[in-house]
Amino acid sequence: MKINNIQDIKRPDGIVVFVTGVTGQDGSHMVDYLLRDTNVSVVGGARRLSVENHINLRHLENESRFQLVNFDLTDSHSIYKVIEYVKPDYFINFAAQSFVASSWDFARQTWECNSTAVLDCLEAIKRLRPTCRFYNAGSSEEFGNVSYEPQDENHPARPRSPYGASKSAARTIVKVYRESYGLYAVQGWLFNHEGPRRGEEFVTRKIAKGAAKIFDSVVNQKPVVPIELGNLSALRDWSDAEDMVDGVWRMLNQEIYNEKIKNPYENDDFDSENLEKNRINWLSKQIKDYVVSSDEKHSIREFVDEALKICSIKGDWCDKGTQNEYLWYSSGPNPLPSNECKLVVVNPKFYRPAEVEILRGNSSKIRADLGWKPKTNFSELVEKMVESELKQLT
Ligand code: NDP
Ligand code: GDR
Repeated sequence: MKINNIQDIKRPDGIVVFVTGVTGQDGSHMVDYLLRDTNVSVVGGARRLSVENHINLRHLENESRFQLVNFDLTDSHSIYKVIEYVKPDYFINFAAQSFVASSWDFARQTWECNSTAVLDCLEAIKRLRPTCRFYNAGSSEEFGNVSYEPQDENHPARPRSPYGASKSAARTIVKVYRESYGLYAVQGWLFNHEGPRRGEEFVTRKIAKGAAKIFDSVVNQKPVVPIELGNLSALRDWSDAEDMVDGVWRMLNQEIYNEKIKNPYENDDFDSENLEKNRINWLSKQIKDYVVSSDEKHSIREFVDEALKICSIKGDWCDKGTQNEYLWYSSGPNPLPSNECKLVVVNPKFYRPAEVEILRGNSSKIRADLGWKPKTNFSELVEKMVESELKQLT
């Protein structure tokens, strides 16, 4: 897809939303959501790579309300140029080093991208375009070694990885800028969310892909390649990424969705002489960061069972809870061609130096205040992911 330099871009008329991380899962879904459900124009930021990775954007090739620009979040000049030339009304930051497991190997890069760069965004907005609303992608990983369940907005930050720590630091600085300068700056706590656009190293996509390959092997009588996984007992609160971007947009427009603050101009402190400044100041005191989640938890084993169920395959878990645990083929469309019937095995290389064992959210606040609710449940999500992998087999 055609990518422009920021200074060559023509700012569209009307409301403009700048979205980072558009080659990734959430960024691309956010663009689709905005183009489908609103009338804003969208500018997406993608970094230059030697080999282009625009697979999640291909369908936007001829979309007149969407433009793509070269953008690197870790280059502060890049951020300033976006604010200067694009003059966005909303800046939605999904770009990040988003893979928790890699954050131990690239701790500094994770910090630069997920924390320092967020400070750069806030500073650029404060200086050049203080009316621009800012969203930063916060995470349930900030809760980490959880002290109670389900986790709500009051749960303390107890991160377990450089990734979790970086998102926690970003949250703190977002709040500081909101309270110090009256910026409309928010950062949700989004629990895990998935879909066919998920990166292949994340566990759900890995399982969906592995299950489709196993199905192909069983049907076509080929040797089965078992899925190699790490901690099978981890519990996660999984949602559909498409539902989550709706929550993000609601967080960015709280006065529209939240009846209680629907009309900021009714506030007593309102000073008609300084309309926009007062509106932003007033809003910055009212707006909140929200948990967004399905409020259910499932183990990695359950995800595997559900994915294989879509393929009409059943297995039995053996040596549960040990490093030798495996899933043994018990039934499916065909008997297996060999005696080697393992569908899943544990490979300790996928263990993490410190694990987050349980995450389950309590999203009752965003449901009550902003009317958000998910459309897709756990089984539907797994089905959607496995069906997408099965289609790619043919
Ligand atoms: P992805 O890994 O799919 O996407 C990350 C995006 O960030 C990619 O487009 C990537 O570009 C881009 N990126 C990385 N570094 C830079 C950089 N230096 N400059 C510009 N772009 C960069 O992640 P998700 O879509 O799943 O997640 C989006 C955000 O939400 C992330 O911040 C993540 O940490 C957070 N989050 C995600 C959750 C989830 O379950 N998905 C839950 C909670 C928070 P490239 O394609 O070039 O690599
Ligand atoms: P997570 O997602 O770390 O929760 O971060 P991931 O899918 O990587 O792991 C989820 C859980 O599965 C366990 N696991 C494995 N994980 C991977 N990737 N590969 C394996 O083989 C494997 N086996 C078991 C993990 O140990 C973990 O417990 C995601 C990212 O999107 C973050 O950006 C986001 O902030 C959080 O979700 C909320």
